[in-house]
Amino acid sequence: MNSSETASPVTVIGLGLMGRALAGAFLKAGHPTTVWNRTPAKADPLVAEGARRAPTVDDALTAAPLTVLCLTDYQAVRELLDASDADLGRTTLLNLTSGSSAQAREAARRAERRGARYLDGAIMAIPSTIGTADALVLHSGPRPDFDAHEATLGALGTVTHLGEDHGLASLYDAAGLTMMWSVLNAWLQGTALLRTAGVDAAAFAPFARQMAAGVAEWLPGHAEQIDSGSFPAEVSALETDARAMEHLIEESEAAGINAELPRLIRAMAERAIAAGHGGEQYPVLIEEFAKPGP
Ligand code: FVH
Repeated sequence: MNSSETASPVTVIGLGLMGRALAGAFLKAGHPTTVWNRTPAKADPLVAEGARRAPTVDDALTAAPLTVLCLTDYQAVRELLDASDADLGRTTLLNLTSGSSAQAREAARRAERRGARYLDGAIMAIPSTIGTADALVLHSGPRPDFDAHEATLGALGTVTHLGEDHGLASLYDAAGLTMMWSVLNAWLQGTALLRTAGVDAAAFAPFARQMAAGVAEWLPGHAEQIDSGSFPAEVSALETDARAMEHLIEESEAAGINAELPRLIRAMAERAIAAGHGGEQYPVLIEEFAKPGP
């Protein structure tokens, strides 16, 4: 990283729980950092650490070659940009606000109509990890714009460019959150079941962690099957799995706990079996996930 990259100025607009962590990481990494927030007082601690307070949002949008937006939602981003007539031709907007891929693509179109270069992003981290390698920040949009600012963005954590489609970061975010909540729901189902037998959550957690880690090891091989479209039953056939799924439902019903998740698991498998895939391996279910449900 040469001296010009380490000294590259950056602006952060939106100093909520996440925005203030972003600005603090840039400051700590030695970047001249301009900050602006709708409620000005939230900028005070960062100004005390050496940040420059932008007097207006127009000033904030034109203060640095990289302007990071981190607001509540895309509506807030649109309101803020629409209320400004600043010349955006001298900055790259990086929007780290959560939203949908459609919102990201629309925001890119609107920004580019204003002459700005636009990157979209998704933060797969909590504020306290920003500035460490544990903070994964995903980006999508023109690769040259990402490359131009990668050194600065590296102050936030582990940064990745996913591709030119501005919607990719949001799609990865949705996919990642689907996995996160699905794993948590599965763990809660098992915890609820075992608690009926007097097993507390702390006793089950190490086993659950081992199961989650074991399943994670299967993903590369399963991905090869999906990408090749061939699902030979090397470990077990879907029909065998489906018989075990019955037990999940029976146990949950017998224990008097919620059985909706086991029923959904079985329903997806039954559809694939009805479509003739009973003798194939579990990833063949991708066909059921790839179409709208009933
Ligand atoms: N916090 C987290 O762990 C998650 C991690 C994953 C990514 N999310 C997303 O990051 C965006 C910001 O989240 P946040 O936690 O910082 O949210 P707040 O603390 O509520 O701060 C919101 C900021 O947005 C400003 N704001 C809201 N509406 C407007 C508007 N119309 N015009 C200008 N600014 C606006 C708000 O300003 P103020 O209320 O302080 O005046 C805050 O600065 C979000 O998309 C998460 O999903 C965080």
